[in-house]
Amino acid sequence: MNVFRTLVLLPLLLVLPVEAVWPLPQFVVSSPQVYPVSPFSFRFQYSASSAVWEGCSVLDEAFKRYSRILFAGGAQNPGTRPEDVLHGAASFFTLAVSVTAPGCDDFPQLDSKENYKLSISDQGFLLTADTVWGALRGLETFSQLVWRAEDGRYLINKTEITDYPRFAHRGLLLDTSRHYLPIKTILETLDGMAYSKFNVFHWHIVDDPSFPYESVLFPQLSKKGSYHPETHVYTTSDVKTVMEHARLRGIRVISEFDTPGHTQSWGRGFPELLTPCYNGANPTGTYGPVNPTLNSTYHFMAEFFNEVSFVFPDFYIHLGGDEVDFSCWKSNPHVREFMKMMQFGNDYTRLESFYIKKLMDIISRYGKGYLVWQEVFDNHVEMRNDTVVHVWKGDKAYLQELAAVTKAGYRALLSSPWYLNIITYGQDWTVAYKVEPQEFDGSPEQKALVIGGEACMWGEYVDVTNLTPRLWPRAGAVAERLWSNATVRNLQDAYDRLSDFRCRLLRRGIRAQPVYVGFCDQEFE
Ligand code: CP6
Repeated sequence: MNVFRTLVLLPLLLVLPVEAVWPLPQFVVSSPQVYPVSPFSFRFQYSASSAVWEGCSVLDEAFKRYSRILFAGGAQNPGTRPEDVLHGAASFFTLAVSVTAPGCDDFPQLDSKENYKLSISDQGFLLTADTVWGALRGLETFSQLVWRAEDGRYLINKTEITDYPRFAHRGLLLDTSRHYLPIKTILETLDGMAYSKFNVFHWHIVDDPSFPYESVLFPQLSKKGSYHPETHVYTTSDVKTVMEHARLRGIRVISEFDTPGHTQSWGRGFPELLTPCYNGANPTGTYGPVNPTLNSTYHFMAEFFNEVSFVFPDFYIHLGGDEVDFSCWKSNPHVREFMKMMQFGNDYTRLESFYIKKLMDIISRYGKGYLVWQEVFDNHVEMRNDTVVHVWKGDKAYLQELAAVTKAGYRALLSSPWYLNIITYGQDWTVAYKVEPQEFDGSPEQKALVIGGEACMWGEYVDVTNLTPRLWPRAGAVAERLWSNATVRNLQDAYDRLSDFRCRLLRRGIRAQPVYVGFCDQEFE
């Protein structure tokens, strides 16, 4: 396997001018021979053998997008003179796309197949995939293979690619509570995600500072809890716009409504949801986490999450469960009484677990699954087998956590080493890139339970002014680690391709920051 990989990778690494693909496909064989791709006559086409046809929204729209992208400038490849141009038949003016499984109107899921094959040869240009989601990944790769010669012609090398993701869950978290992010910015981020083959948008939509989600059942939440009830909210229609933009790019949207901690903003519309903090016998007027001792709390959560489970169609909902501060619970005499009644002793993690367990049961009744931050697992909450435990705590301890979570038979997601909101001087993408999510002590079965990871962009110091350059191309390092083969780790090669990818992002209108010293053919003014 390893020997074979090395052999098939060599042509890509050594026989440039092939355009660099990011993230690197699993298998690439390419040749210096090139075919012309004419902006005037090239088009995408459903193959006669395809199970999906015109009218398939996902591919119809993708064909339009990539037709625009293909010939918008395009990478110049200086120093390469295409002497070996093959002039083929009319078939060279189309990319024939063939999908095996019918279905265009669904949402992508955790178990959706994303594999594809791309063949650029004398027989023509052919993209085959099991599903439309795989076809989307193949179209992205195709668009990255087309390059521009000095004389202005668009060319593509003779190439055979077999590709599929290493991990099924390749996510990016945006935090729209610390700062409101305009819909346009979220859509642009989804575009960048599609370019780097991310497939999950984790929408950390509310948190302590603000509640921008406009609930149909409880409009008071955003009326009181958002930064501004008209300009700084996400309406049902905004959410639908995000959802469809994501779907058309094969990206799942997983919402997170983090409880019982990180809920200060919920309390502005519904103070009775939160725990009143005490100083001795007197309420201080401040509030702590969600009040887990009241039946009314669970009635509210049942209604609220019923709405959420309809608005966000993905099977999974992220329930949060991180960083619960016990001091307010400890200060409240009613909570202490409840602890005694429940025989929890002095162990407030048992109270936290009591709350989360009840919330998880509510979600199960709606036929949904859930993700939780690692604390929920650490506190020994009884969870469903299909629960995904999201590992976020720092340093090297995350490998032990992955080992423990998977040993218990749960699926795991990794984020600890991928906090893109943390920046340091220099090429810090290399730190994210070097991570190896399966490098812990455990059985092959355990390693298979690591379903992927997420890059996180927490919003304390990030808003519309700096999100895009902070995210790109750094998030690309995580995207390649999650898509490409585990053997793809060469930093020099990654540097060259990531620098290329950054220029590609600029050409496509995304203001990605530079990787290091250099220039792009087309830059922003
Ligand atoms: N908000 C929420 C946060 C963080 C978490 N949860 C966080 C913690 C540490 C760092 C960055 C972000 N801001 N709700 C932890 C999952 Cl360094």
